[in-house]
Amino acid sequence: ENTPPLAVPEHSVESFTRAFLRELNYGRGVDLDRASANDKYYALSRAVRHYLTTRWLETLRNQYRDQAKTVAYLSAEFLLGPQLENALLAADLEDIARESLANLGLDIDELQAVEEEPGLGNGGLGRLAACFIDSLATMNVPTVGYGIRYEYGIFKQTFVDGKQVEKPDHWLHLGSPWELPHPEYSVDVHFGGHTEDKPDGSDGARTWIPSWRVTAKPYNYMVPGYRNGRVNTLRLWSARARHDFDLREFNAGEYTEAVRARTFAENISKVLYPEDSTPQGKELRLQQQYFFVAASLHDFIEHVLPRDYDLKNLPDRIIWQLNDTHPVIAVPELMRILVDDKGWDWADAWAVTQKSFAYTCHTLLPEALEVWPVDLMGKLLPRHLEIIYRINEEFLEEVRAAFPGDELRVRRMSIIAEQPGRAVRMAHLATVAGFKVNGVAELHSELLKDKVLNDFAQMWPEKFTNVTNGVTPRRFIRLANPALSELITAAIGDGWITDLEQLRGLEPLADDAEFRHAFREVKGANKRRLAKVLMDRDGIELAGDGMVDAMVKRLHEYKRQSLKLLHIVSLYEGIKSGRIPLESVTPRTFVFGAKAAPGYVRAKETIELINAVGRTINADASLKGRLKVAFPPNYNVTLAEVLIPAADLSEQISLAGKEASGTGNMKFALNGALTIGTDDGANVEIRKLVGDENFFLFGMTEPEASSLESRGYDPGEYYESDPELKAALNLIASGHFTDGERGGAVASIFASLTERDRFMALADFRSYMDTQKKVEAAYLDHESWSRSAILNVARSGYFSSDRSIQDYLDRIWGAKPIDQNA
Ligand code: 26Q
Repeated sequence: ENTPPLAVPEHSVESFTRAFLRELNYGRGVDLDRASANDKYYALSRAVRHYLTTRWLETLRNQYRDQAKTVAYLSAEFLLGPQLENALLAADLEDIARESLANLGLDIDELQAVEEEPGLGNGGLGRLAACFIDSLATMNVPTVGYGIRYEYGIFKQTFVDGKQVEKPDHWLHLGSPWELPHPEYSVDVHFGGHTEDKPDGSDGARTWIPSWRVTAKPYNYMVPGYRNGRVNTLRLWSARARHDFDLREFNAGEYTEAVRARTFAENISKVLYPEDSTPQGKELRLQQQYFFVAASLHDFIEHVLPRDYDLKNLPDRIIWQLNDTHPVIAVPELMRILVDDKGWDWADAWAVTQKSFAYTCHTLLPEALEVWPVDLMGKLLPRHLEIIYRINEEFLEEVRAAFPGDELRVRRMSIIAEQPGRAVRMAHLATVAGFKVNGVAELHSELLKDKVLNDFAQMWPEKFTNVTNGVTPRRFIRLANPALSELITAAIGDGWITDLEQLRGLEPLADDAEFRHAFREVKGANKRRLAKVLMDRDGIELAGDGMVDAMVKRLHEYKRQSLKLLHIVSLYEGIKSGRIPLESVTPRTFVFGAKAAPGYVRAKETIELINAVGRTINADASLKGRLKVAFPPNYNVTLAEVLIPAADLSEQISLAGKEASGTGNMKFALNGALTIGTDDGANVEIRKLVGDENFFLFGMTEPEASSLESRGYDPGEYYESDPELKAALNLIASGHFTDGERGGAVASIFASLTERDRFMALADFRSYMDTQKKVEAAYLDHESWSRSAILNVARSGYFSSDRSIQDYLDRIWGAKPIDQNA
């Protein structure tokens, strides 16, 4: 309370240089002359951090003083992306740092390139969490993000003979200047063992006698708001063996065995699971989930709340937002704390628990819904399994009361699945316990109510709501696209950075020839920047200054990279067979970015085929300057920031009803790419906002796709009746792209498309091809294309994650932004 606030260092080149050199000399113990690139990157980051630290301490002090309602965002993934650029931006130090380093003969861009981005997520869900904590800080909402400090993030993708080969991502190998360990706030997390009666306990109470434990050690990361003086905290947990692990448990001769046992505990936060759609029920994954959730609940209750806090008021003080079902084991954990540890009656504990959690669902695919075998959960978390059973019993009584005699419904809704084996359905647990359940785009939220969670929506219609995803304009416009940012700011001022609806002010400029010209210059410069990065990084060449057509997202059948491939092969086949005159083909580079889960065979085969087709096309001298396929390996946040601003066309071609939202689609539109897309996820809302004439819609609608599915879909009919489709597929099957090889990936993908085609790529092929023709024609008219592109930017302000967060505040959290200066 009485500590005088540290002064923020002065915003001047001299001050910054002092901070930098001090960090270099005292923090790294080196002279400028002898400093390595990493030393200099480290010192630079630490110097920037100084400027935010005072604000951070202030934020924490105020948080403790005000005890304001706090959002705790629980997420197994935070796909943060590079930290330095964001900190420089938030602290308003970009120019000062650049000049300061230049005076020392250093290039700030070179130092920034040293940073290894923390890839602590798979894709959309993890990046969404990162955008959300940025918006929460910028909007002055007291927040703490809780997650896992994986030692290895998402694998590094390499290609060997066109095949994906995964390399470990040891992002911490040179240390990270952005984290602060706080071992004194470590928390013990228990596992295994059995439960016993608690004769003198409250209703529902039992005693859990665990058999092993690990220590969760927190690392704090700053989450700076955009120039608003708030710095929130992201707390990531690292697993350690207990420091005093008991050697007496081992015989004297087993000392080395005992030391080795430490690695068992420390495995828990070792590596991020690289699956994002068909999770395997792996024990280590459940350990990870309980590990970070138990540590986080304990941390908040014991370290953040004042000691005498009356937990009856917990729902006024905190909202635990569950980012998908990954953290939902928090529900029985809170029950266990209240009933077993604090001695509450079950009913009182359940009343508080039910007001504390809200659940965001990110999928529609049944195979992506998390389910844990009861045996596994009983072995690892016996007490939690008991608690889940009791929650389920009482819940099913409620169902029976609401729908008497409907035992089929009871079975469908049960938290415990009986088939194929007994298992806990985490989405049901989250829906029963959460006071709100939201989908991530309008269509997705409707389909959740009508399909995936229909029984629950019938029972509790008021629980269900929508919050359409968004992306942070700080990172995905201001940082990723400085040229466009300057153009926008010159036209309408810089208020858009924190109030993205202001982009509307650009609408009239779509009709201004000079502005359109300037806009094209920006796109051109961004393409040259991309061309240079791809050349330096991978030796990849673009098709002159032609159209940049991008499909970047995880590789998954439902996203239909194979449909994109069929388009490319069909164009190529058309040119080679003389059906399509070469001069009529719009020069374009097809850019792919996609990681496949290491165990997802068909996804890996698709990568192999894309690379084979790319190799053939890129080696064909007659196509030079016309068609290129660029598949840079290891698509990540760093690459996205270069690629998205350069794109003309954004491919969002999932089968309608399968992509929950998509967020890449938003980033592209905001950077002035036009979308070719299905009526799926947030595409629906993008099209509504930018206007039909500025969006290339194709394919079946969700009801059409469902109905085709239930009538019985036969891809063979499409194969046989569309000669262009047949020719493209046959060309692939002939081994033309694979040195004559017709087996392996070729046979497998050919068969899967022509025999089953679960996501109906063949059914949408004709419509996709016809729409691509319209794209080509539209692109030839530079002026009207630029007009549409500008309108995409002007009308996409809705897709700011600031707006998403405002919706969460209004519809779910009931927390308020704090006025820091009040
Ligand atoms: C679960 C259990 C075990 C192992 C892994 C997982 C797991 C990990 C990651 C399951 C799913 C994910 C990630 C899902 C994801 O990224 N979903 C995407 O979320 C975006 C943000 O809401 C949406 O825009 C996308 O539509 C959705 O696919």
